[in-house]
Amino acid sequence: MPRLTIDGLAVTCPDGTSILSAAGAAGIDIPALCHDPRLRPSGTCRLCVVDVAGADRPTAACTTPVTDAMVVRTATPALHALRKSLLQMLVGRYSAAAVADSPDLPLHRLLTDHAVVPAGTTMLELIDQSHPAIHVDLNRCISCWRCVRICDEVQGQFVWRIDGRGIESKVVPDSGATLAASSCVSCGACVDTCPTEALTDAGAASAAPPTAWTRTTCPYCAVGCEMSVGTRDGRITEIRPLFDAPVNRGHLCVKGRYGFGFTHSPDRITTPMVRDAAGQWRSVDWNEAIAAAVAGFRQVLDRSGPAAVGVLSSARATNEENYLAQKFARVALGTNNIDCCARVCHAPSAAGLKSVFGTGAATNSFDDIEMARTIMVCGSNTTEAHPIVGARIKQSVLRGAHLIVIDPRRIELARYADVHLRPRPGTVVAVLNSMAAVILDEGLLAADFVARRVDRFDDFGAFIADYVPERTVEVTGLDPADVRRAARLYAQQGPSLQFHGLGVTEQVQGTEAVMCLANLALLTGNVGKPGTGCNPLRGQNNVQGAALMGCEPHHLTGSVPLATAKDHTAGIWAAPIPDATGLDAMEMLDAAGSGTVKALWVIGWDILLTQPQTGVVRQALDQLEVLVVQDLFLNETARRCATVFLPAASAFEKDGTFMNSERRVQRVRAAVPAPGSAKSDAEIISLAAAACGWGQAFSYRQPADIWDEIRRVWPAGAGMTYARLDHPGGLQWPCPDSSHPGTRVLHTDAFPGIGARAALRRVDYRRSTEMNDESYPFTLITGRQLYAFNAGTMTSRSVTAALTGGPVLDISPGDAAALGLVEGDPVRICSRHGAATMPCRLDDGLPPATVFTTFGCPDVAVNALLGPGRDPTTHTPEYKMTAVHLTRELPAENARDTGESGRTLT
Ligand SMILES: Nc1nc2c(c(=O)[nH]1)N[C@H]1C(S)=C(S)[C@@H](COP(=O)(O)OP(=O)(O)OC[C@H]3O[C@@H](n4cnc5c(=O)[nH]c(N)nc54)[C@H](O)[C@@H]3O)O[C@H]1N2
Ligand SMILES: Nc1nc2c(c(=O)[nH]1)N[C@H]1C(S)=C(S)[C@@H](COP(=O)(O)OP(=O)(O)OC[C@H]3O[C@@H](n4cnc5c(=O)[nH]c(N)nc54)[C@H](O)[C@@H]3O)O[C@H]1N2
Ligand code: SF4
Ligand code: SF4
Ligand SMILES: [Mo]
Repeated sequence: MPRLTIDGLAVTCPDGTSILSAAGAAGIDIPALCHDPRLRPSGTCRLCVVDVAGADRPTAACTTPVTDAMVVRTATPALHALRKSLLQMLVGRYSAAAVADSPDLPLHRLLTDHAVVPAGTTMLELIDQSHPAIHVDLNRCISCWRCVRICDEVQGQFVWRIDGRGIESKVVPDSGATLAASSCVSCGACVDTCPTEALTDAGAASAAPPTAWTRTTCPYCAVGCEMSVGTRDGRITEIRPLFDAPVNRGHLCVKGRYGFGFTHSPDRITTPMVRDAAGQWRSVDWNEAIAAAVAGFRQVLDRSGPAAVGVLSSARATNEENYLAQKFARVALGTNNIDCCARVCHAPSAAGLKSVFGTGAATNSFDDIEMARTIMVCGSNTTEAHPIVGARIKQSVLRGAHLIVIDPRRIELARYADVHLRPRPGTVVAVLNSMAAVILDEGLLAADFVARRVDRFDDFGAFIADYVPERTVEVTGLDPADVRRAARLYAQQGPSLQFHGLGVTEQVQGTEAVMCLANLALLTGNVGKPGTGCNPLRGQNNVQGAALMGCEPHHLTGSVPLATAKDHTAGIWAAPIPDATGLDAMEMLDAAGSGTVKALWVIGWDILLTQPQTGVVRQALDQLEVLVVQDLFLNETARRCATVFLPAASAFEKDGTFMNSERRVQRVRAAVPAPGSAKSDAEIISLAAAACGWGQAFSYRQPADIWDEIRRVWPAGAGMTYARLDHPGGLQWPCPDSSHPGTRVLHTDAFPGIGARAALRRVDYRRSTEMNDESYPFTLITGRQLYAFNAGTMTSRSVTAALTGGPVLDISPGDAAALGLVEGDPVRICSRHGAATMPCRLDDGLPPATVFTTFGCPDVAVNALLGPGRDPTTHTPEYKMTAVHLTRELPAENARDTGESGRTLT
């Protein structure tokens, strides 16, 4: 390690450290304007010039690595003068008004310290206010190009470019015109790095700066980015990424960065409500609301027993709250009818991975992205649904990693892929089997690994030969040469890492398809090592946690089967746990439809809007005697069907923990108070339990107390105390004791509960019933877009709403032409189950006969189109495949349309 002297101070630092970082670590501040630790040093502004003994000229500290015995001086009169002249050049065109507006900006303090007074005037043509979230004022640009570099090097979007030369150069978005018209994905990274106020959050100029910052975890998706929430007078004013967050490393996506406005939306429900006999909501106090909810449940329990009630818990709420929800169902209501949104999402990942590897969670971590030589992304639109992971994948590929994308649509990552396989929807099993067949056919398997860690190889080999890609063309529609290329890359260019999404799981063979992914990892030795593994990209912020906490009918906390864990858990609870088999969410709704389930308690899950078969769900909910909804907003389920509404605090208003996609438990901290009398889900559940006579078993002073009970119930989490979780990045389970560092890579030596060897699975491809025929020649895929999140309750009430756009049906230009459609034409979509109408958008990234739309807009009930198809193991719905028929909607029909099934939820 080099030892050097900086301004007379002895400093030791690792090889390769720049003088700038070494000085920073020693507490010596060298002015630097083009520097950002997230970026490769560029030496553009040269303000960090220092004297190095023996050198004939001042050197840029950011680009010069330290050497042993180096003697550095950072502040001399000559350097001061040099910096002054550099500053004068940098602010040549800079607006004079800017310094007066915000004198504390580091650049402005530097100008004042160096007695530099900019003389530029504000030119209106340099201001761009087109973007809803980002304000551009190039009068304040000093040409440090940090925006250009961060957009390239972190987000991978390449939006900004430098136009012109020398003093005349300026940044322009790739549209050549406004930022709104560019390919910007609104991550805000360029704003975050800009050292002047050339790029600011829109509205920042009018908002006073925050008076407090709270570290917490993003409330949206299961990437689990850590963020700093700026608040003033009890309101969130801005959100910034955190540099020391291992997941997002100083980056956020648009939802984390700009999606907080919902918190203070005027239509947040702030008092409990009950619906009167005339169907009108009446605001009541908490006592009355809880009493009404519990009395309704009591009546059903007395009359029909615990099989007639159920709880659907929220994958948006904390671990502590989900733990309480299942304890409430089991203890206070006496039923195992408890489930969460994992059911409709990645339950097949959990089931498939658990059955093959013994643990139903991601085998590896996001940090493995940078270690993998090949990344395979199957059925995941990563850059839209998990943008921070998507950005990390892009950067890895730009540095030379290989990428395989399997998706019928040409998603953004496909542009970076070595191989993009575009199979017919619903044929994942055949595709993955074909890759496995190639691996055997061409002798690409990891023989050593297979010998040590894999079972049933011979059996599998005999079976898989039938799936060589030349034989599956009819099913998959893929060129066998492409399948062979993908298989070779995955097998030979390891370590190879898989990510998969809902294109795999929300199919009738969801669980089996996950097993096929596991087969590929086993055959090629890509499990149990850094840079490898099978990694579901889980959905909501805490869906991994909600299920693991026990919000599943057949499992208790830790995903342990009910029968195995019952006595242990009941002992800690000092309360009985029922034996009767519980129903999952799909079965509960079926049972509501047939009248056997009569009361449901739904926490943070808009089932009416997001479950398939909207009409069937509506009918089932209408038949319930009691429907309690606990949410931030009167979502569609609440608005149309609930009998009691309990207003919940949002993630910005409570303490607890979330668990991300890579088994990482991180702290959630209250940044603002809950509005009105809204309460955290934990408080609400505790009140309800107390009203059921179980107050003692649900009396906790704070979330940490609940977590301590969870650690007793769940051995793999025992080592994760709040004190330890308070550190950046929290901890990844398994973490069995307080000295355990947490686990990044699973299955290094053995598969839990299975042994050293995991068995290959023989899975045959089965056709879905959603097959095309003459009447239904198109396949509809439903999925996500960047700017809207699921039911949209949060993104539609934030700045993100302005970026979302209404629902559209994406269709290939060829199909559109054949149907006589031009962009924007309304299209009538009919499936075997329902109908809907929306405008079309031409998208050449779609294959023929395939259309795509999002869900979550209450005005168009897309889910009325979906059918009853389910994965038989987990009952996860077949959201990804519906046979439809399309017609251009004539204006005259439009008028008659409103009452029909697809148009509205009624
Ligand atoms: N911006 C945003 N982010 C989100 C969400 C959101 O609503 N908005 N929701 C969150 C949630 S809950 C979840 S679960 C995740 C979901 O994240 P993803 O799994 O990425 O979501 P989807 O867009 O539903 O589906 C992924 C891809 O599967 C492809 N696909 C469809 N059929 C097939 C097929 O047969 N084979 C293959 N190989 N691919 C297929 C689709 O074309 C689509 O690109 O995102 C989370 N993040
Ligand atoms: N067509 C189609 N439909 C789909 C899918 C698809 O791909 N295609 N994907 C499915 C998938 S994967 C999922 S996960 C579901 C998602 O469907 P939902 O779970 O219904 O959607 P979310 O928007 O995630 O949020 C649910 C509710 O939680 C509330 N909420 C947020 N935070 C809190 C909190 O802290 N406490 C409480 N009590 N409430 C809170 C929100 O206001 C919202 O009403 O949709 C499914 N539906
Ligand atoms: S907001 Fe993000 S994507 Fe848009 S220009 Fe800035 S860095 Fe690039
Ligand atoms: S990637 Fe997910 S967790 Fe990260 S900021 Fe975006 S929505 Fe939040
Ligand atoms: Mo999901």
